[in-house]
Amino acid sequence: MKVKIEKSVSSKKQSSKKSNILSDKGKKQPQITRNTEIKRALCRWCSANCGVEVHVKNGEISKLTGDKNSQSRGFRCERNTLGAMDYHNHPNRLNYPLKRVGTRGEGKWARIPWQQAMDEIAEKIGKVREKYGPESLAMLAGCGTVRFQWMDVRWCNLFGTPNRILSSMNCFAPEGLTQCSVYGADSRGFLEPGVTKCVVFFSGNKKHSMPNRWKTIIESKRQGTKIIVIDPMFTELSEMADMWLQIRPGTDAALAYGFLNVIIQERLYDEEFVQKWCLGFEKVKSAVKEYTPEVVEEITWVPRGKIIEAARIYATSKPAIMGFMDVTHSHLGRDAVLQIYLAESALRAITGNLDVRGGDLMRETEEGFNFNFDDNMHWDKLFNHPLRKRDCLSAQKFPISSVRGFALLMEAMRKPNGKVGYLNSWNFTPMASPHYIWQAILDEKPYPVKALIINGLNVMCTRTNAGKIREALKSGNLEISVTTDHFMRPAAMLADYVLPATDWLEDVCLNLQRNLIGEQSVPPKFERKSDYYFLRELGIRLGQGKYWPDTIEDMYDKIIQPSGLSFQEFKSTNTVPPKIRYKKYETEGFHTRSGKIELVPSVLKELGYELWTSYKEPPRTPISAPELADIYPLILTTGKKTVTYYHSALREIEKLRARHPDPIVQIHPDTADKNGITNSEWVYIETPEGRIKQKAELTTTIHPQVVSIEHGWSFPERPGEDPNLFGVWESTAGVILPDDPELCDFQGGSPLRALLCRIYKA
Ligand SMILES: Nc1nc2c(c(=O)[nH]1)N[C@H]1C(S)=C(S)[C@@H](COP(=O)(O)OP(=O)(O)OC[C@H]3O[C@@H](n4cnc5c(=O)[nH]c(N)nc54)[C@H](O)[C@@H]3O)O[C@H]1N2
Ligand SMILES: Nc1nc2c(c(=O)[nH]1)N[C@H]1C(S)=C(S)[C@@H](COP(=O)(O)OP(=O)(O)OC[C@H]3O[C@@H](n4cnc5c(=O)[nH]c(N)nc54)[C@H](O)[C@@H]3O)O[C@H]1N2
Ligand code: SF4
Ligand SMILES: [Mo]
Repeated sequence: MKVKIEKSVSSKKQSSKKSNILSDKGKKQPQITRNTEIKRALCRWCSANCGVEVHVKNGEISKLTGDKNSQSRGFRCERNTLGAMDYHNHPNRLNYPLKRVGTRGEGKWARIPWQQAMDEIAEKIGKVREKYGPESLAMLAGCGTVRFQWMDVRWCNLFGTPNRILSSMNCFAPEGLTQCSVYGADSRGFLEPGVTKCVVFFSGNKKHSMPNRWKTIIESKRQGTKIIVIDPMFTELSEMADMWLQIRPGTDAALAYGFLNVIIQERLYDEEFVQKWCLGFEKVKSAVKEYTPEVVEEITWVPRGKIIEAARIYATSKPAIMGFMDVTHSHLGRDAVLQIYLAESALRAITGNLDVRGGDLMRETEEGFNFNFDDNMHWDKLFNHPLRKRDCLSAQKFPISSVRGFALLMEAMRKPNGKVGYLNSWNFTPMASPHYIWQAILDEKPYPVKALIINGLNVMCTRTNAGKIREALKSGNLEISVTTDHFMRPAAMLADYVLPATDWLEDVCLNLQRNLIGEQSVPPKFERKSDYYFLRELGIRLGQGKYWPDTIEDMYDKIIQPSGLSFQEFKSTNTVPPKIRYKKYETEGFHTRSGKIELVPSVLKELGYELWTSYKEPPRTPISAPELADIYPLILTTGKKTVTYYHSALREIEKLRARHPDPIVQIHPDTADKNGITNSEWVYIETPEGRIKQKAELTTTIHPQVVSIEHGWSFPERPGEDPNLFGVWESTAGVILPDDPELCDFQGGSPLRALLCRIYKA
């Protein structure tokens, strides 16, 4: 849908322009140079951040090629090869700041100048803060700003609000928080062909979700790495694996308990390491004692022989890694999620695979990567903000993501030099579970939320309970709501201001975790501005002036200052491989309170979490909710990534859409048959929350009792005006998923998998 402009307001210059914001013939175009230059950019359509060479001729992009000298070695997936230029030039891109002139959702907008937009927004937010306190502003920051999210968090810290939702909350925050609590760092498997001897993947979809690493997996396999895949579906990865464990969705914790049981019973763990470095081993031992392969087979559907064999392979093939970042068991309910991540952390620790070459590395943000991140986040401002009177909205229910809980964790992780060494703190910050934010808007309880900033998060497409989100965004209680994005999205239609962001060809980007730098290739088109510009302009108007240097490059200067280089100098070295240090604990201990690995983390205990209890079934399965299962007999999983799309984005790119035109529900042929469904038919998927439809793909790769739907769908070609909202009600997973706190995980993420549904022909 093209955005319709009613009239321009306040700016005479603007009002004489054409009413269609998408054409801008009168505008001075960027300076033309004669030479062809190659700029080295970073693709930002997933966290792989592949290097792209941008050929710029006479000021225009002539072509894109993979950057062979970057860490991605020239790789680009189809999203980039097919979609990048069309995305940059798309006629429906947001190009100018828009102000709502009709009622919310009516779709009437006026184009206004940036300065006016920032003045008005800042004034309204300032008044909200004055009247209701800084906690009355909630900030949502998503994958769109994934490389800049730390700046959103930083902005909130300076403003004084703990109420934010980051994309990590529905993604890797539960894993990261658990790892930080157990061993004082978040860890990632670094698969090194020829070095790593075994990988256990708790999700088999890597060909689609991590296409940039697919070649490494193949090469590693060729060099003898044993691959074990745990997935209810038979995927491309399952196909090449040495072992595929077809698990009942949501029971990964029981399986991990089973692995621990075998490894401990057979004394396959690293006794010396456990003795020297691990606290709480006896507690783990007694918790998993009853989870024999027989018991675990019954819970998980995985045959006992396979459980034993997989556990033995993992424990005896060293070094081994456990997944890359397998988020498939996030959001299966409070206890189940904590149990799985505690058990995975324990497996890494007791087998001695932590922080060894070719194993699971504890990630550093400080000296190892030459960055000074901690100081620049201004955590002290949030913790001691003079205006902040309250913790985040869901603090009591999910204490680890409260200000109190987060402060405890950070304190535990502080090194002798006073820095939090390993914490990628912007990812795991105080956050509010979404349900509480909508409630606080609608009922003003436990205290009101009156202002909302949505920065690069497509909230109605990627969160749950979309109906409630709409209600909240339309509520008269909400005094100001602002969105920044590249395209008009369903929630953006309900905003008061919509601001146009630059894309990765138009601004610089630093990947803090891997020392990757993306250059700005061309000046921003039209009036698109970087997310940095937005935060800075707003910050300056709200008293944060001294914290926001003039440009993002100046900000990066501050971050990389310990390297002794300026950002420009650092950039000229383009892509300095991060300094990897192994076994860091040998010199500095683990960054926990005790300096050891706390298999039973003291921070979580202090916050009241029950640890290493007997296996808890997720809240909505045929076992835990048998009555519901009588009506909804199938197990629902959502959000399997497809290589064509990045979450909710890119549906407007024709070349990509042609490859994947419709949302797909995968069903076993026997199940389809029983329900009178044939291939390629539209099918309703119904849960207690409602129904949506997707197109059936019958496949024997899925278990007959499991149904898998895609997430993030809307139809950008359809009308955007409320209640249409780009067809969000038709196929979007979040429409039929709950956000009930009782069903959320231990840090507040809503349930996305291991739910119940029924299906029938549409
Ligand atoms: N193309 C593309 N790539 C992406 C993204 C994208 O949107 N598009 N998003 C990126 C992001 S932000 C993330 S977090 C990663 C996620 O990457 P992955 O962790 O690989 O996640 P998914 O693709 O969601 O994994 C889905 C797999 O989990 C299986 N599964 C479902 N339920 C269960 C269960 O209960 N237990 C187990 N063991 N398996 C289960 C499904 O059958 C499916 O094969 O992908 C990243 N890569
Ligand atoms: N049902 C279900 N839901 C899921 C999942 C699932 O498996 N199942 N997966 C979850 C996971 S792992 C994740 S990480 C989340 C992701 O959820 P989101 O964070 O909402 O991710 P996207 O859908 O990519 O939305 C990003 C938005 O930012 C915009 N954008 C892109 N680049 C920029 C930019 O530079 N600046 C600005 N301002 N905007 C930009 C895009 O146009 C898009 O509207 O989804 C979660 N939601
Ligand atoms: S979208 Fe594709 S090209 Fe871009 S960073 Fe991700 S894997 Fe690389
Ligand atoms: Mo994610």
